[in-house]
Amino acid sequence: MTPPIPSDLQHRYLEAMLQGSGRAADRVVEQALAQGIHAPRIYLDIFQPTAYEIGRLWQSNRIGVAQEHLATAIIERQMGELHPYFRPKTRRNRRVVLGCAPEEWHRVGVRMVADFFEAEGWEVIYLGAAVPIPALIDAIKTAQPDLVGISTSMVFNVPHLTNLVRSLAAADLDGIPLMVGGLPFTRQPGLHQALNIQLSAPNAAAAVVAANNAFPPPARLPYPSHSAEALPALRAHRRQIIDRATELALQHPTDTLTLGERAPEVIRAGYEFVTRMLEAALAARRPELLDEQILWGNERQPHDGVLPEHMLHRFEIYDAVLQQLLPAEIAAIVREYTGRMIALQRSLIGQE
Ligand code: B12
Repeated sequence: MTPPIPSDLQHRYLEAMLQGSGRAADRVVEQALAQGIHAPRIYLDIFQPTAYEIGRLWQSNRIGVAQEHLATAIIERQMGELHPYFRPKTRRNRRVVLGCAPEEWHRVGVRMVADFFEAEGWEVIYLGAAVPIPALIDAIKTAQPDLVGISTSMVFNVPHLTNLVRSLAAADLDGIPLMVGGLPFTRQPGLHQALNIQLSAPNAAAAVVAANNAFPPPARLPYPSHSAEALPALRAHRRQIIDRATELALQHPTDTLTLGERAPEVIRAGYEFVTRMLEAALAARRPELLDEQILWGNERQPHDGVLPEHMLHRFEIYDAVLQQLLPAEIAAIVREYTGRMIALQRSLIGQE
């Protein structure tokens, strides 16, 4: 995350909230982003302390319930707007179900936790406020998550967690670890252990760290079966591969429409780039090196007029050309790499 937020932004944000001005609050967020402050910092260093301060002012009767409601509504709206910044950079192949304990209406904190998990590549099923235990159990049975995270801000809702622990055991779901958080747990570290709950964390950033530590990435798959000739063979056919793939891709005018006259140049550059990526991955014997590049390629899509669907199509063409032009033994090795690229691209556009 970026360094802590300058305190004037925090003051101006609180001021905006006290005036009930969503627009003024938007300006603070826009300014923070323009200063290079990342969205997770805005959550933890602007939204969270402001919500706490609003609570303190409400508790001491200096502001009314309506002002608190308005501030919360603005924060929730802005969280929705910042959600794209929490797009995952890698995928972790882990799933978490998150929600609030029964009768617990404070949902902003657990929604923050949800966004942090998402950014870390977890698949998140966020159920929001006041989830009845039977509904939660159903959701867990359906989602089969690696982890369940429950929030409670009110001490009077803590007993629901004891019921939940019991219900999970009764439903044979006690193999799935439970993580809890919210004010009672921040104020009383160790409370979760007293309730027989495995994990707890004081804020959204700590929650994902604890979860990632509890679930280290799966052991690496064995290296693909290589022959030492794969890389030199790819290099030897480089020109031919790029020429042929470019030629084939240009035969799909709907894919190249957005590129106009630049199509041949952009497509060739794309294939040059993919080939260099593939060479690097083959040299390292790590297909997973391609993942980062593909994610990056998808993120920069809007800027060069190449849509993710077109990328997929071009990968498929590239794969077919490699299979055609490379000797069979080498083509089989390279397929372990191109197959992964295509699968990842399919999953990114929801075509799994
Ligand atoms: C907004 C608000 C409400 C809204 C909530 C609306 C919504 N959409 O969420 C409404 C109006 C519903 C509400 C109701 C009540 N509230 Co209220 N509310 C607040 C307020 C001002 C902000 C809450 C918030 O958004 N915090 C910001 C988030 C980001 O912080 P957080 O929840 O702590 O979350 C972080 C960590 O705790 C942790 N975390 C949270 N969940 C989880 C889960 C997991 C798994 C993990 C690992 C970590 C984790 O990570 C989060 C992100 O970093 C707080 C003030 C405060 N100090 O929080 C009072 C506050 C919590 N409310 C309070 C009270 C008293 C009530 C009511 C009883 C009032 C009433 N008389 O009706 C009711 C109870 C309702 C209920 N049964 O739940 C008191 C509680 C006092 C106490 N000692 O317990 C507080 C502290 C205000 C105060 N200072 O007096 N409230």
